[in-house]
Amino acid sequence: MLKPVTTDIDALKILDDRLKWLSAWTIHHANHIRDNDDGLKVGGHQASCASMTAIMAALYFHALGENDRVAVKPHAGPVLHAIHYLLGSQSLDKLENFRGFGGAQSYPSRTKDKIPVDFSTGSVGLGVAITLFASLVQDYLTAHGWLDDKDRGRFVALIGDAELDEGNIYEAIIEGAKHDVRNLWWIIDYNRQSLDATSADRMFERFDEIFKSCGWRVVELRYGRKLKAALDANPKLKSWFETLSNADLSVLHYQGGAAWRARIQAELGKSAAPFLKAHDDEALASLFTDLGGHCMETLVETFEAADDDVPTLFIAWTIKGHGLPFAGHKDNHAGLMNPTQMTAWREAMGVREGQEWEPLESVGDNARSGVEALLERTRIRRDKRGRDFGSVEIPNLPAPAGEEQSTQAAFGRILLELSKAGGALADRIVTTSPDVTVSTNLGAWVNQRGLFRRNDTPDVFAKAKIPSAQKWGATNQGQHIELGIAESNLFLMLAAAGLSGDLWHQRLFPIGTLYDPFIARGLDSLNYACYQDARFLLVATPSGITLGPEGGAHQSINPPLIALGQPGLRHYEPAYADELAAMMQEAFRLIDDPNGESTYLRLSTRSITQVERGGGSWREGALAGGYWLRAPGDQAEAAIVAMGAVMPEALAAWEELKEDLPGLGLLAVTSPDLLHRGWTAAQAARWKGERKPSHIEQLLSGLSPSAGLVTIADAAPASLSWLGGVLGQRVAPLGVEKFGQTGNLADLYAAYRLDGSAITEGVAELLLGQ
Ligand SMILES: Cc1ncc(C[n+]2csc(CCOP(=O)(O)OP(=O)(O)O)c2C)c(N)n1
Ligand SMILES: [Mg+2]
Repeated sequence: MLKPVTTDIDALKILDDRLKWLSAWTIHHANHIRDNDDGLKVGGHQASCASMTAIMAALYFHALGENDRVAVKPHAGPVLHAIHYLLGSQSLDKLENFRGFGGAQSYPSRTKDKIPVDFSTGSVGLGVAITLFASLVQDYLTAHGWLDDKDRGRFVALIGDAELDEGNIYEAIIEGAKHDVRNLWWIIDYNRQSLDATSADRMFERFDEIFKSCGWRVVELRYGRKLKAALDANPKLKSWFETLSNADLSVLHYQGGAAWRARIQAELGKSAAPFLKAHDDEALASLFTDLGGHCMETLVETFEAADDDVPTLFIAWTIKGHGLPFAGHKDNHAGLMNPTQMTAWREAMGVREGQEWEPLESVGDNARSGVEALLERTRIRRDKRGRDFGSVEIPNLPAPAGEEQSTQAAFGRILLELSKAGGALADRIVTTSPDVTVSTNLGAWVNQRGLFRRNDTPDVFAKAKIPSAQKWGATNQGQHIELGIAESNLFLMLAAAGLSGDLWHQRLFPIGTLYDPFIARGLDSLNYACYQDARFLLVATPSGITLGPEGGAHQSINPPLIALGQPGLRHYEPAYADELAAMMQEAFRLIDDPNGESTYLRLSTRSITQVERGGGSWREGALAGGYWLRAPGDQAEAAIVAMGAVMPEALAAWEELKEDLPGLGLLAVTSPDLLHRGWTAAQAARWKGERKPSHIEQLLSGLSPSAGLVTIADAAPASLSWLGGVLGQRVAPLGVEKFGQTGNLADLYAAYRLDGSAITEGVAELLLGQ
């Protein structure tokens, strides 16, 4: 890491003021000046921004190196835009259109913002934790020889104090401790206010212990220089100050100098008289707002002192809305200065009317050259990186041989074969799992490629010569990152590894495995990973009531519906091993493709008889979302539509019914998600005059318009029942609507109506009801 350049404190203070002005003005402009046709509240967080401008000035214009990456507290987004505006990398029109269509986004967005955003934020807590996993990925890349020391950086999270209530932060630091993570700076904007009110006092006394026990250094920036000197000279005043509650402090900050005086007089009496005499009200207000997070000298000194790779938590005391009329008010989270307040504040800030957007407005001639020089020296990236990090050749993935196979077993075998064959793709795959490596069938891959740890850890069982199918020693060349059981961490790990191309220009192919029902446990983190266009392959197995004896707590029902509504994630649900091989190959291609996406494979432990293929045409259909496993007759009146593990029941029913219902088709759906997307995209295209039917329209158009469809999946029936809406055909939907339970397949399929007789009944109902 580069040593910080010599700083110019005065210039940094000016930049702090500039950030405070520009962020508040950007929000004001969007709310009070720009036309508002629909009357919707625009919003923005002037107080949350003002709380952090000094911290961000000290960081961006001084402490950060060019490889350092930052997750900015969501509601300080306008400060980040202001920083880039000062650096020339954000344009005026984006700021004028803040929170408008095509304008700067409310919360920093990697994909939607013009400026380089290292990590998107918005859902509090997740932006914090992803920095930890990014640091782990950086160590992984270094250990594998793909990242030079000169390209390494530090990962910084700017955190609202109330964010610390999010449990995912603690899950992350526990995992981080196991992996000995480093190069992390987490900076808490400790303004002691959340959204609703002031935050509870008691917990903050504990946070440092929690972090310390996870191996972190904790540095508190409580006082600015002035305030520290004053309190050191008045020990009584100091102990009084330190007993003030969060709410008391906020009230006093809001009320200002006269209130401080009255309170001190009342509570410290005569002993405080000399101190009070020496300070008028204005001086008192200014003194007590000199908290560590607003004092440039303190910030710069503290950041410079932490010049090693120890993960560090900085607790920077601040005032929410510092310098604004509603500083400290408990209701100020979404508070906006009204036009009168803004005018007064503009004048106080030395900004001339009409010059509000001038980047260095109010900077005096003497100071200007110093400020400009500092901006020039700033080392952070000003431009977005392109996705030009080369591509990795994706080899053909053959389907594993075997008449009877489950998709879960086939997944393990495909990876094993890929590992044995070697090559760039195999080397760039990194697998990860929250303590279900063995039970999701990653074991053989891990035996081949090894566990990853920065520092070697021996396989103690192997050393003791105790037989085990699973090797469990770790080295820095391993390719599997084992996580504890915390599914949110899995998704953040996938998010960080899935951004490796964007963050380090080194492509990784991350594969994460977990049990299908536990996707829900980490769902917001999964959504977060997709939101910033991280690329990975998620393999969820086992799934559905097909899991039989494992019972209802492990039998997933609704993940296909989750996937149907999740942008950036393609759901595939194969029935057969050859479909799976094609889907994995496609998933790897999509990871590398600039216009690609992540893939979710929903797999099963049920071993089923594989089908004979009469050619390769099924493949294209399977990758597009479905294909006719048994082609329907022209204008057929009925079809069975099945997905995944229940395909044997669908095939058996088809065999049984085909005599009575000549022309009956069997449609194998491999991705309701893709079919639905294609359907709506074709509709949208028709409005533009393009008349290409979607894949599902083509598939269903061979049937009679009045045909009936019996849909069946080991999942919520709504996953497939919507297919009736495509051409207006009627549907009898079969699927799982109640929690599962233990049992063998025959009993469960009969009880939950996933068997042949349910299909036959469905067909009968449709045909009789005609
Ligand atoms: C997961 C999630 N829950 C709720 C919110 C709504 N929300 C936005 S900011 C905020 C409080 C933030 O307080 P703090 O982190 O202390 O930030 P400050 O504005 O005080 O700097 C809340 C509850 C959110 N963005 N994300
Ligand atoms: Mg706060």
